[in-house]
Amino acid sequence: MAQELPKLTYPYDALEPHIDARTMEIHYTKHHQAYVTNLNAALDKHAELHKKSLEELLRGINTVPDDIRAAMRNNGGGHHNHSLFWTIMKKDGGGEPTGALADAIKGTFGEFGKLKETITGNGMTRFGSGWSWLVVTKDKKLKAYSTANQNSPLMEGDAPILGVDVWEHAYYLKYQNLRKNYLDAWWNVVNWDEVAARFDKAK
Ligand code: MN3
Repeated sequence: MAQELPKLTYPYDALEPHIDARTMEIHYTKHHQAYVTNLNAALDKHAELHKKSLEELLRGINTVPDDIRAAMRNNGGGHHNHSLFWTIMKKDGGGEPTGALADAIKGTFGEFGKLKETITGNGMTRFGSGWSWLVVTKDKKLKAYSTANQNSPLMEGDAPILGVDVWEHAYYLKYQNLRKNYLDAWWNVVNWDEVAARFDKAK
């Protein structure tokens, strides 16, 4: 079964003014679509892999055949990362998480502001293109780190629950080179209900 671009559950302008409609449209219909198209082209070379889930393929990246491993890393990672990204944002998002996730954040980072600082800082110091993540590790702990390019935390055995795209294509039209302004604005669209649901599942 071929991989498909997931449906966006909100219109392109839903995240305005923090993320502009034109960036959303290009990011979703061009960039994400390209990862899906290129992933399918790679999988077609080893048709039996179409039977595996994307998560399985990324967790097992080291057992993916040599001739498509780089394509899987870049395009499989790109597809999974963006599929997560769209769902953890929403119109009128932001604020702070509650419940078990809030408690876990306090336990690991001390306070919510420190988590924001860490995720933003990791996004700022990621040289070039990549992602800044909050993950649940194999031993069920929260951890924040960044990855290069389209590498997924699944490749490290971790479960991503929140991630912010720091590729220039995610912000350049509105923010140009000002990655920090984009990251600061991005916190206003985070869908904490979805992040909490992913946290519960990963635990
Ligand atoms: Mn992107």
